[in-house]
Amino acid sequence: MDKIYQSKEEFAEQYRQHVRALSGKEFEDTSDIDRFTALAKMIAGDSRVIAAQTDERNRVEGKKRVYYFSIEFLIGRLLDNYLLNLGIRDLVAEAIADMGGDLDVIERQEPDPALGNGGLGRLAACFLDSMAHEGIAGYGNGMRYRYGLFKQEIVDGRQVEVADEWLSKGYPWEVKRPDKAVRIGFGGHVVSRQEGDRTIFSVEGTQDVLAVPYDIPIVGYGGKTVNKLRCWSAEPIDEHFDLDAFNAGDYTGADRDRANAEAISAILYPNDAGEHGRLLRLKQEYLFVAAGIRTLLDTFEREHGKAWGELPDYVAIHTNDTHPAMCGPELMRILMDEKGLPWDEAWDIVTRTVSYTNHTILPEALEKWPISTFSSLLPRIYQIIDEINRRWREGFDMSQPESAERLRATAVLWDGEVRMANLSVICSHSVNGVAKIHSDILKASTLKDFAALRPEMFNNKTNGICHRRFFAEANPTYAKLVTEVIGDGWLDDASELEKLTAFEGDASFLERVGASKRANKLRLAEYVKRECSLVIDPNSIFDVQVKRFHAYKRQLLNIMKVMDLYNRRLADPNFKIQPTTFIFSGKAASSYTFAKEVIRLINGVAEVVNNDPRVNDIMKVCFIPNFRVSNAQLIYPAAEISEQISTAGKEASGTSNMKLMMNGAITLGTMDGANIEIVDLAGRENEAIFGLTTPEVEALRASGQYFAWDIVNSDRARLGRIIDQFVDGTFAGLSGNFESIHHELMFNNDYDLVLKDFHSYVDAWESLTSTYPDAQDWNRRALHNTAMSGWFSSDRTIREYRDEIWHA
Ligand code: OAK
Repeated sequence: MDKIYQSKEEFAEQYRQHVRALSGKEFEDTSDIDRFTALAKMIAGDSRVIAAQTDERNRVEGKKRVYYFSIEFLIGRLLDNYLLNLGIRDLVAEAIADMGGDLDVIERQEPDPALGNGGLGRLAACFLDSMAHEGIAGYGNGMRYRYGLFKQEIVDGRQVEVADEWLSKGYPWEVKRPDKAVRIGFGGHVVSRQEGDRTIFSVEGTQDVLAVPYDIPIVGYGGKTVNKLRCWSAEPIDEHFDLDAFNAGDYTGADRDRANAEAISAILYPNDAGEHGRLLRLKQEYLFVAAGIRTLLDTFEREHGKAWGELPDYVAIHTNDTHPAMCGPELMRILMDEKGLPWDEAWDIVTRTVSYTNHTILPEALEKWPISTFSSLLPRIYQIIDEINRRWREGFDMSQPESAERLRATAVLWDGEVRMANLSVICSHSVNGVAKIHSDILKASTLKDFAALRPEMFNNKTNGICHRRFFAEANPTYAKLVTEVIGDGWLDDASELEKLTAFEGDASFLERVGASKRANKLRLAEYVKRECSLVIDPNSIFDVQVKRFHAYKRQLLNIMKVMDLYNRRLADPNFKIQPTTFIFSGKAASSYTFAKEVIRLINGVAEVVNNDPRVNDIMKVCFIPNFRVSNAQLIYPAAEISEQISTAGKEASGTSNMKLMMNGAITLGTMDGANIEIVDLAGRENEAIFGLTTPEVEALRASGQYFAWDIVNSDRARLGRIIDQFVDGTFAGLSGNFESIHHELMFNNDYDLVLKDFHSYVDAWESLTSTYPDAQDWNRRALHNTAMSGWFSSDRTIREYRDEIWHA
């Protein structure tokens, strides 16, 4: 790899200059934040030089450009990642050490931008890294929220949300590009005029805002390709500061335009799959779509002139879930209203350019907007959607018995609502799910009517993770060991990890695998001590469930297992439990009461268990507050059991399952999402699988014969006791009982089948943990999981998107 610095001396000299220019001080006299800012600005500058070369190469080669539209990019800290990708991490660390500094300390100054909620946003960030690694001309197009996802604090066991001011100390990676700002119109009314035989539409009386881009360089591993992530911020069109109002003491009124415009990009809606936003959210969706489409068309026109028919040859527009669903209609609008193309030509271009990924089958998560809201905010876009819908219906073959039902299921406008998933499908040439089972469910149920009409457009792209970030960078001790025996080719090509299988019988290597896990557990234990004032035992098993809180992910099932083990141990001191630390982390949407109650329950149980001398040498419960990319990178490497326990059929894919597998944790999971592919790759004997399968869940629900009370009554001793404990004060010390959880299980008949899977889950846990004392075999399984995890690199996923969807 060509390096941008040939020696540590060369780097140090440049770095000193940057520090001086930025702070006016010598390196030795600067604060850690100054040191970070100078280093990040310097690397960002170097990256932009490579970006210009990349751009030029792409232009000369006439490369197809891929625009990845996503309302979230959960990028995490960049510095360490970029030093690794540029091949200068060690050189920089040594140089800084020579200067009397510490790279680790400097890296910890970096804000961790929470511009995403969870899986979908983090996937988008992994894809950016992999696109750059694969040399794809791939650009992220998203939102620059002033406040990212809230910071989570825990007070009396409850989640409390605090604003995330990630920009307060500046963000050295981004560059504002006011020259590339785009005017975006909301509201108004559609007018038309006749030009020859053409009717031309436009919108009058709009309220406009300016979408202003901020660009972040995306450095690919190998240092040859630097792409960019463009995030849009909303500003007023012109400074309309009302001096009279200000002088009269009306300070807010004086700057009202600015406040109204900026509100659009003020916050990331804290909604994961399943909850919906409001009008402002629709404005966000249109803002980043319209600004992104304008930008890509400008670039195309610069490079290819007005040959709009060639757009699908040079541009791919990928829509990450339905939030960018207006890409299709907006592109139609510009091609027709501004470029003068007739509908049919424009439509052909749109459908050959746009593709769509679905990320959830939860029916409540399928995005819909009231027509009244939509049409008054975006009248011309609505008109185009209405026409898309009309043509869809018109083209329908109504002669089949199932036609009426099929039309109802696939229409874009229905029951007074705009259905964004149907719009996304109809505007695309490709629809994919994110794991095999998920793609099958899309075809068989969620989108079955589309699949019956257009089977060829459906495909699967099993998710992946950036193995450089989540393994090489997060787990340097293990990564070093791996590199020692198989070389460092796996950084470039994760499938090389499979070479590790040759060491599964090597006792001394396995011992070193175990030692690296222990080092990671110690590192996490220190973090937990600092952050949670809790001492956890690195000799205990680290059993980890970290992800968003959602009923279907069943953190409740996990904590009920803890309650059960606790109860059984108290009832019988001879009951054997492998000493275990039960680690939870994750946020719940602010308005999701049930999920927040589960967080409170976990903390309630922790309070009792951790303070009970009868058990606290063998069990601890630990809730790590404010789960985010940076602490995730500490948690995954320390995990030994990966809890992936969703109700079968509900988790589209999951990606923490892949990150934990790669870091050598054994999956304790249901046959759901990508767990199924983990089992395919690593073998069922190397994981711990339990619970109902998807067909069994469906059959049970369809039978109408599931009765929560019967299950509880058949096991009064264990389940009955837990159910009672939700309301009898046992765990109420911090902030009261848990009536709503009791109610959900017993009176809502346990929708997520927690009680049904309870015994099989606890049995699987007991049987898995009983094998822990055989350290050599445990480490062998851990190593085997790592060895077989290379397929889950997002490099592989991106190559599939490139070859089978984007044709880039
Ligand atoms: C968020 C908002 C709307 C719809 C879906 C999501 C979402 O985050 N879904 C998650 O996407 C991940 C990436 O594909 C999957 O691994 C998760 O299973 C899925 O819940």
